[in-house]
Amino acid sequence: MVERKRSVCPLNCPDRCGIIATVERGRIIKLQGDPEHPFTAGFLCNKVLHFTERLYSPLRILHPMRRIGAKGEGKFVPISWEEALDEIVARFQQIVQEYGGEAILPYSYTGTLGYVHAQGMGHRFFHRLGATQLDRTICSAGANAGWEVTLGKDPMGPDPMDLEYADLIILWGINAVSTSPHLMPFVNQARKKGARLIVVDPYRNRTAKQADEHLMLRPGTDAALALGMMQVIINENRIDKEFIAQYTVGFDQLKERVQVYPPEQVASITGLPVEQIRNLARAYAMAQTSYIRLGTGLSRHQNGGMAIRAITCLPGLTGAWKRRGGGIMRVTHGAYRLNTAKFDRKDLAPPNTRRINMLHLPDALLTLDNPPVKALFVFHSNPVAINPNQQKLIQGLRRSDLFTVVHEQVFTDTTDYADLVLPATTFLEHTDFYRGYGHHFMQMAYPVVAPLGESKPDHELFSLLAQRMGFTESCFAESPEEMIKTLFETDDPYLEGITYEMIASGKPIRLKLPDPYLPYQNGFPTPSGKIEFYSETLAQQGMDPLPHYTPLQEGPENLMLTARYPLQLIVPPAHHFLNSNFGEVKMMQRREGAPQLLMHPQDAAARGLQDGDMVRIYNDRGETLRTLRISEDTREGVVVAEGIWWAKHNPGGRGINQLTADRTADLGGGSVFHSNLVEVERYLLTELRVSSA
Ligand SMILES: Nc1nc2c(c(=O)[nH]1)N[C@H]1C(S)=C(S)[C@@H](COP(=O)(O)OP(=O)(O)OC[C@H]3O[C@@H](n4cnc5c(=O)[nH]c(N)nc54)[C@H](O)[C@@H]3O)O[C@H]1N2
Ligand SMILES: Nc1nc2c(c(=O)[nH]1)N[C@H]1C(S)=C(S)[C@@H](COP(=O)(O)OP(=O)(O)OC[C@H]3O[C@@H](n4cnc5c(=O)[nH]c(N)nc54)[C@H](O)[C@@H]3O)O[C@H]1N2
Ligand SMILES: [Mo]
Repeated sequence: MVERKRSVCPLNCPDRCGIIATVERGRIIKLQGDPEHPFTAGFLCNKVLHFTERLYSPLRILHPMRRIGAKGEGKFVPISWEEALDEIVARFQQIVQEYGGEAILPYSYTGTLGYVHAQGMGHRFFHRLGATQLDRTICSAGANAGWEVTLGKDPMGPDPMDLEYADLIILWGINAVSTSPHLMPFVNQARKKGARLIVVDPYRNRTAKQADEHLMLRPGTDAALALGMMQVIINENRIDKEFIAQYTVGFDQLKERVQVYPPEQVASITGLPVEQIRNLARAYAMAQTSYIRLGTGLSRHQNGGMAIRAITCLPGLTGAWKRRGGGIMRVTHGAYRLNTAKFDRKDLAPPNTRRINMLHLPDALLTLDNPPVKALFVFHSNPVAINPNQQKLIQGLRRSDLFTVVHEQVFTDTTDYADLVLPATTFLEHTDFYRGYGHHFMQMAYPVVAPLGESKPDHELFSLLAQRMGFTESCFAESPEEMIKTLFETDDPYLEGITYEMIASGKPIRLKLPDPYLPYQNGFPTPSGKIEFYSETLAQQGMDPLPHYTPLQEGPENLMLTARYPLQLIVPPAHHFLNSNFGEVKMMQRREGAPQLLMHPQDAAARGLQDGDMVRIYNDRGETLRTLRISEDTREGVVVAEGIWWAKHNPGGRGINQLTADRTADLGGGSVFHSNLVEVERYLLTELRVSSA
């Protein structure tokens, strides 16, 4: 018998697609887009379309496993769930007794964005345990902080389904064709109606190739570009005075500040022609309805929080917010005011529990004291592949006294370092509730097939552990459905009339947004209630209250460092991987080709390199090997490494995050994935054979 069942893509992508799975005798034979989903409209990306390659992968973990080889070797034998749970509980109890709960560190991130599994039972368990808390900063903490200073907490933005009302669209630091593909039909529809598409990005990515205009700026210089645009807009009096008076604070100070950024100066900072900067400013100010879709990539720089802050000032000058489809959108999180108060049960944690920034995992394992980290519990994350400073991290994971548990779907770079590996279900095998962050829909999904092997959802795993630890709070016995129900205990107007029963239908449900939807029409959630060109909050923290541009500490202005490492490296996502997901899938590896490095012809000539050469990319933190692609799709001085290839699938066994820094950015403790200096040289394959022998 063939059945068709609804599901939802849980991966960390703005689109949160509706899926239809075709099931035959308990096995999924096909996945396709749900044509009834108004935003994702019946198509899936090339990756999730083939999710069965992950579901039924030969690398799928089907039983709890115990390590038998050395850490890093990846040798395991199957054990029973009973044994695994007993061992975890015994080790945890012993560690708590000897060192306290803070000696245990959970590390989880975004393998799934389902509420129940990503921020439900696991969070409850570690809060109750008194474990060290993790600041989950790696993706967007810097961007959120930069946004918050200017526009307030809980970012919202104009509906992408209103793009048809825009006559100017700027995709700023977002490779939407790859990273949010369902945005593109709305962009293209607007273009058919005459809208112009401008892309601001240091390399000609798939999205830039489709644009009317591409500003190929130097990485880490967006704040300067935005400030230069503001100077033109203000000095040429292309501002909306009424909007500024009513909805903003600090215009006079901003006007004075932007005088330091004349377009000529900005041209030399950004590497863009001065006319391109002026024209962009004018086009932006003259547009009837301008829609900036801001990516998160550009915030992953040392100065990235301030870049976001500077760009988010722009629609405040032109009053773009006043019009349907106008303004700036990065994520739509803030529009979903679900009742999460009772969800992760922060209240169960002892007061003032230690917190560490996830980017500092290598140091947490190597140098943290009082207490040291004695146990690491990884779930829905693959830190060896995705966390910066891979070599230092691996050094920490090799510690023989560290007890590491990893709950995973497939054997990854991280499971290699685990003492115990536990089999996890995929979204097709468990119940959860999801919402998009690139649109305004939410949806619940039920298991499409039974869990493979002995795999268990995070929800069940942590309920079982809580029981064994003797945690008697009733929250540990709640079902996924009960947990999801509590999210709707709210009288927020955007959720008015949306009941749990509607959600339980499994259909995509749109927030009750006003029609037309103008985000922030009731004011901005900043201390002043207005757009803060001038931020009293920053002033009180002794920081510059106005937007500004700071050169990168690890960038071309650092002459000491560039003498050894003259190239800026950026590390954006691959088209065929989702962070590290699908890195194990042969079909995706083939489609992606190989780990490649894009380099400008002049940089290649200066190093005597040829297209197709195997190159060694290195800096003080580490090294990795990639195949060289010589191309004018990048600027001189900037090399581009798309994709998080797993270390074990990368020639030489080292991943791209060998090169990235575990420093934090200017605001919010965000990551600095794109602020790296490197050097590149030819690598002879004979050396590879010797070193891996
Ligand atoms: N196919 C695919 N889709 C994905 C992902 C994936 O791995 N693969 N990852 C998902 C996740 S977790 C996220 S957070 C999003 C990320 O998606 P995006 O928001 O698109 O962010 P990034 O892809 O990190 O970077 C986007 C662009 O920023 C550019 N960039 C780097 N430095 C600068 C700069 O200084 N200025 C400017 N203007 N641009 C710069 C990069 O070149 C890149 O083209 O995508 C999600 N979607
Ligand atoms: N070089 C470089 N590094 C980057 C980035 C970059 O652009 N370049 N981007 C950064 C960004 S934006 C992000 S968001 C992070 C992403 O960091 P992560 O969120 O750690 O990335 P994923 O690769 O999605 O790894 C998630 C893992 O969770 C597993 N998983 C999925 N569902 C479940 C589940 O229900 N239960 C359990 N137990 N496991 C599950 C998956 O199999 C996968 O191995 O990476 C960051 N790292
Ligand atoms: Mo992310």
